[in-house]
Amino acid sequence: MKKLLFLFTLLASTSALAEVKTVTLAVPSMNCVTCPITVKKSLTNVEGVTKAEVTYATKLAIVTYDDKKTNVATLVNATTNAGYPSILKN
Ligand SMILES: [Cu+2]
Repeated sequence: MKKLLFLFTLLASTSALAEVKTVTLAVPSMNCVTCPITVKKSLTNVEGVTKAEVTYATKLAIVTYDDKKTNVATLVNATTNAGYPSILKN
């Protein structure tokens, strides 16, 4: 019983600590309509990313991620490694 209680406490605290964040990255080097596909793939491949909306018209990537699993620097790295350097847009 004590063990079970511990498990519940652990699960509850884990979900309470997980913080979902949404950031907007500017990806100025996207130069055609297929670029967002590559950028989106690079972002969704990052562990902790739950959603990535990449738009060519605005050259923006709106990324939703778990703050406990990844961070902005990792997201920027991911797009940069895919050939599209990005910067955090406020
Ligand atoms: Cu392109």
